[in-house]
Amino acid sequence: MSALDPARREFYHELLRRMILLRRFEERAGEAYAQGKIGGFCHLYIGQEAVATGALTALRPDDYLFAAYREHAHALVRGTPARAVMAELFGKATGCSHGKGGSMHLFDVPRGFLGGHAIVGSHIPIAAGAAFAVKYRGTDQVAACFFGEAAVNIGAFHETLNMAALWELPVIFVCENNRYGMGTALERAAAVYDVAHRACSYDMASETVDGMDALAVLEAVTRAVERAREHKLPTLIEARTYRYMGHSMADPIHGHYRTKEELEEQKGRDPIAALQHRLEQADLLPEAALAAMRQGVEDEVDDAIRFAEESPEPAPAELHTDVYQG
Ligand SMILES: Cc1ncc(C[n+]2csc(CCOP(=O)(O)OP(=O)(O)O)c2C)c(N)n1
Ligand SMILES: [Mg+2]
Repeated sequence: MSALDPARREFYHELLRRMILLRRFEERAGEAYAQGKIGGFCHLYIGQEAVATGALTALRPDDYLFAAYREHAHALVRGTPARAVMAELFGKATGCSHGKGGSMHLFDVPRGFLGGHAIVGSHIPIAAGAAFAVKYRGTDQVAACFFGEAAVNIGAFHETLNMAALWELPVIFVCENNRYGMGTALERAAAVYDVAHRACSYDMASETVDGMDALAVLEAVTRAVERAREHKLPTLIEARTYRYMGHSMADPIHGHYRTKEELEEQKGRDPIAALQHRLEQADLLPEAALAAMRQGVEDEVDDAIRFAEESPEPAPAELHTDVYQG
């Protein structure tokens, strides 16, 4: 773990603020779901905040971004306003996908966020396609693709990684290994990743990083970005993380596939508490700054909920329109 640089204090505060925003946004979304204000599926990211925060902080705003269905955090860190993300969860016309996508299909094309994909592994080849386009056009953008460890069970994952290596594409594959694919037992989910990973040798750099440490993720993805931007080479990163909630809002928090004790133990590695603690130990986080940060987040999420509640439903004619082509 590299030492903190006091000159980067404001930057560390921003990392922490982002993670607190993701956490509070989703706690409030969970409450709204329980109140029946959000329909359809809703998969919370609570516990995994360090991955999206660290990784996306290493990217440029014009880089392409792809995620699976547990993607509220990716949209928020990319810069989609909390109002537009919350309104999308509420199915409102003011949502970032105009109320047509919901929780699993957040899109923000002007910000380079190309979804929100519900079919496991389906976006992995699309991300490689974006990276191919980058190379073809001769720009220096990169494409980043986030997926769960269960996606390595999908053929397209292996096909895409082999092609990305062969064609030397500027793409970063980030596997968020939270140890569970729905209710799959820990041993099986972990084994799926290990077996798949060992059996296939993709000709590309890969590394495993502590996904509960935002700074470690930031550093790993920064290395991958350099490889992609400067040398047009892909990277596979496995971020070892953990989700505190059930698979989706329809799944009990610890269910029958893990124990309360395991959950409590994992909460001891909390990514937000860990960064906060490190900053406090280094005298880089005055109490007043933390309080102001927390209050700012609270106000932002209150505002997002109010905005979502007050926004109109999509008009029936919207059934026949395309979100990005009118
Ligand atoms: C092709 C396909 N098969 C099955 C499903 C049903 N399904 C939804 S989520 C999921 C588990 C995915 O787990 P993982 O990739 O580890 O992501 P996590 O939910 O842990 O973030 C499955 C099997 C699906 N959406 N798509
Ligand atoms: Mg998983």
